Amino acid sequence: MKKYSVFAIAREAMRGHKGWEEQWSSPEPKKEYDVIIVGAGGHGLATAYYLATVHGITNVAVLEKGWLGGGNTGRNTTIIRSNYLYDESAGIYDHALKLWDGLSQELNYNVMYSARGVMMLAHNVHDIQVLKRHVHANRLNGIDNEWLTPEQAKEFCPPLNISKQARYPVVGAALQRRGGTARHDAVAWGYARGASARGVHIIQNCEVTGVKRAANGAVTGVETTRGFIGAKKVGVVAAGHSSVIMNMAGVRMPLESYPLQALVSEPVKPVVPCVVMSNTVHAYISQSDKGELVIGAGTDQYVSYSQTGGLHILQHTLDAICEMFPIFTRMKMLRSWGGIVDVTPDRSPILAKTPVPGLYVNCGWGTGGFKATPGSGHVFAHTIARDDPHPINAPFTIERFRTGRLIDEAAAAAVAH
Ligand code: FAD
Ligand code: PYC
Repeated sequence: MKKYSVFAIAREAMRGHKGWEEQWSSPEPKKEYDVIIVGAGGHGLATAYYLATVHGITNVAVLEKGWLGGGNTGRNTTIIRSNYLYDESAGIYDHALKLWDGLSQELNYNVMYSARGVMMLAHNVHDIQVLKRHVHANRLNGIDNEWLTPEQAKEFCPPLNISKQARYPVVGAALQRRGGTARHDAVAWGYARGASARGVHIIQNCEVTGVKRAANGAVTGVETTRGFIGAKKVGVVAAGHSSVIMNMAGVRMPLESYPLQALVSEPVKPVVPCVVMSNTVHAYISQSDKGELVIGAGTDQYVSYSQTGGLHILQHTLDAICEMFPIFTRMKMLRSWGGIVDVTPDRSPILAKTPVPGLYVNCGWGTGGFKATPGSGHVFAHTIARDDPHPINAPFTIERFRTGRLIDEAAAAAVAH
């Protein structure tokens, strides 16, 4: 793999950019691999990358029914933060946040991680209590989070409306300065390039249609639209379709799949310097490097595999944005889209072994998994390689929905629920 550097750019500029290599290869599937990962989103690709780099397991295939990064990884609003409530969540989300810092260097690929700060607004006394509880819990876990007055919030984000006449006035905010955004496609592409260079096969347009098990119940491989592919270990990392694939192996998952939408405006000069989220009015906003306002909505209220979502959700979101930022009232929206998110009852993910020997699952990130991509891939690779969870993901089992040992992050995930 050729290293990307300023010298490489200069060299290629001199020869008409004819020497750039393919970023990842597109091999024909082999008959058998040591590990198959189902789903070439950020989490699946990161898992393959860390299997190769940390555990030396390179006989790996990542099977993707569409194109790499075309699922939620390429559809999300790229908000990164680790300000969740419980110790277990602090463990996994801050593990990821630490990996974001340095990921471009690790991958030799600019993922454009920008720690511009994530500010969560409070609009009433109850919001203040909930957000302050998160600030205190985070600080006990060594995670930065601080309380701002409305005036300090406006100083941090000048276009924010803090008028007391608003329907839901801003009465304070919690700010995580290390939070921010990254370029979603680049995360998938960077992990794909790094994994492919180490021998991982990334096979696009290859839909998994069945999971094969031996008489003793153990996994033997998967049926796909390109034929049977064998493996003694299969990791399912298929976001909104996780329960569909797990069902093929006879495992019923505690998941519901919902459409979640986002939209972007026409591009304008830099005006929103950070990420602003309001759980109460259900809206969040940041500005991309192209200048588009990146705006997100809540999920539809009914389960569905339709990637369109309801128009009223977008209208509701834009009402909220215009109230928080009257300056944007005359902006034009360019496009909107949806993704299918897999939501668990406690809004925390599942990264675990399953009752089927050789079958592992990484899912249930719901509306908030992009931020966790590096950490999730890192600990899931450990789980598959050692057939034993990493201490960081050990609490995120399927069994917790039977034992009741839930990790209830509904308030931390609230903006999109
Ligand atoms: P995906 O990227 O969806 O990858 C799963 C892959 O599996 C897909 O490419 C799919 O095609 C493939 N697949 C499915 N079935 C099969 C099959 N049978 N065979 C082969 N392949 C299959 N999170 C945040 O942290 N911050 C945010 O700001 C944020 N905003 C969001 C906004 C929207 C509109 C949406 C939809 C989500 C948002 N999320 C956010 C959530 C985040 O996008 C996801 O949690 C995360 O991207 C999941 O990554 P993944 O790699 O698991 O899934
Ligand atoms: O988890 O931070 C988040 C998020 C923002 C928008 C959607 N999810």
